[in-house]
Amino acid sequence: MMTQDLETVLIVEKIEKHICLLKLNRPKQLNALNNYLLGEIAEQVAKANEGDEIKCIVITGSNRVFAAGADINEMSNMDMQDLLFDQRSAYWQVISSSKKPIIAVVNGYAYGGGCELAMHADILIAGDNAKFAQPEIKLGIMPGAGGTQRLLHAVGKSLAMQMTLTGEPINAKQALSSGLISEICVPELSLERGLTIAKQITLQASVAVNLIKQSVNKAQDTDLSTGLAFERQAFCLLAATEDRQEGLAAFKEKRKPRYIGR
Ligand code: DAK
Repeated sequence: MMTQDLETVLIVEKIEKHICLLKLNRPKQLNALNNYLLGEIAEQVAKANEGDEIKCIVITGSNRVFAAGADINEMSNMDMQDLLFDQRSAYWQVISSSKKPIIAVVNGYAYGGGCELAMHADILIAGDNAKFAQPEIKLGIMPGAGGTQRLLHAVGKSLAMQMTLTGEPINAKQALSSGLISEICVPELSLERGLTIAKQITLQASVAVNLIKQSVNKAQDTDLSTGLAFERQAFCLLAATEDRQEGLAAFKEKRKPRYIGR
């Protein structure tokens, strides 16, 4: 076991029973995502997806840095063969297939794999000190965890090309105006804000939350008519849930709904 394995590289907290908070914690390496840290994130995301208790996952770093990318020291020892059969792809897959919504709270650097990790989230909010970049080109490589694909969907072709071909960062304001993130806060309040959004989600009917997440993501994977057909089916499926009856009844009775997740 390596020394880093003995450190708490990922701080895991359960907040108000239903939120799983994951804090990246390799401050000396600017939270660089080595295999061990990425594996820990994947393991916790997988755990959060077991059962009904966790309803939302929040991933964050410190107020100074979200994550400065893959660990360059670790990566530089890998050849083509290693990369082809790298376990990291499986870790990313676990994170991207999370059924539970993921919120990324980004302060400071979100570079390379850090930017890609943030883009695995369903909702991104950022501190006004946030900087997003895909700087791989500066190392003579390219993004390998969805950076060329998710960035295009998030910010459009021109900015995605500019960021990936120059490696230059964008700031929080540019990230907001281009659609990469949905809100900017002061860094000290960003986690609180992320947790507030998470709490709002945990109060909703969880089957509806799950189907909405799938349906919105479908739009990125498919053409409009297939996406609309998926949405329509999901919409009808919800008619079979007790929470739908409860939600509609609560509205008519002018009270708060009491959802059971069924
Ligand atoms: N890896 C390892 N160490 C890092 C690091 C990183 N990515 N980024 C920073 N550090 C370390 C620095 O080496 C330094 O360590 P010491 O010298 O103190 O020992 C410490 O963190 C502080 O960094 P700086 O002194 O550089 O701090 P500054 O504030 O001056 O600059 C910076 C911050 C973020 C601008 C700078 O550190 C920087 O440019 N870092 C590198 C960012 C970068 O290029 N990231 C992209 C990495 S490539 C894959 C999928 C995806 C990927 C790989 C594989 N597969 C599916 C197989 C992803 C690849 C990448 O992300």
